[in-house]
Amino acid sequence: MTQTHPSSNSPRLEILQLGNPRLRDTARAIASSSDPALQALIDQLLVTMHASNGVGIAAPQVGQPICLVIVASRPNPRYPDAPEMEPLPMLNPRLLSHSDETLKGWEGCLSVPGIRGLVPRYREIEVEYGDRHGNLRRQVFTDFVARIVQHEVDHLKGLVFVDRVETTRDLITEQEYQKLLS
Ligand code: K1U
Ligand code: ZN
Repeated sequence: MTQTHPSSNSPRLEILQLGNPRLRDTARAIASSSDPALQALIDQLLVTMHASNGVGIAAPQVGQPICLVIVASRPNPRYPDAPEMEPLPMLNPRLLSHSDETLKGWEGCLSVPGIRGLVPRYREIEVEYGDRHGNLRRQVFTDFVARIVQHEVDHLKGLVFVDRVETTRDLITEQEYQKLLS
């Protein structure tokens, strides 16, 4: 049978929901990228993110408190100009610098279903991270992709987007969000 993705035999994992105290833990650094368990977890995160229609996911969201995130931008109704990218696993991501400019934009979270929030984020960031093979990379991200990276890195610190809104009036239901798009 033809596989649409190399990881499609991996199981989909349960995503922790807001209120689960494990979502608030600080993640620990990854020591070795060659650990087969780490490679298996990356594949499981890819399957879980795709199955949940996400544009990103962080290991703590599936109860694994390690510094691993995946970023996978694609164009969508709110961000039609967002780039379509191959999912990017990032090990031990570290923010090196950021623009002075921040932008407020709508976010969702797989751990907070049914709620959207207007969140201020840096428009441009430079990040150091390891790729899935452990090669150290430095990369600049802008706009929607920078937003996803910052959202995912927050998960490594036990932070969720609802912690970042300027006022709770910037939190709305999915139903009201859909009205904004039409
Ligand atoms: O970490 C996560 O919970 C994944 C989250 C990432 C994210 C979405 C929007 C802005 C910043 C970060 C999601 O993918 S939630 C799914 C979703 O609501 C969405 C999907 C495509 C475009 C926009 C939102
Ligand atoms: Zn999230």
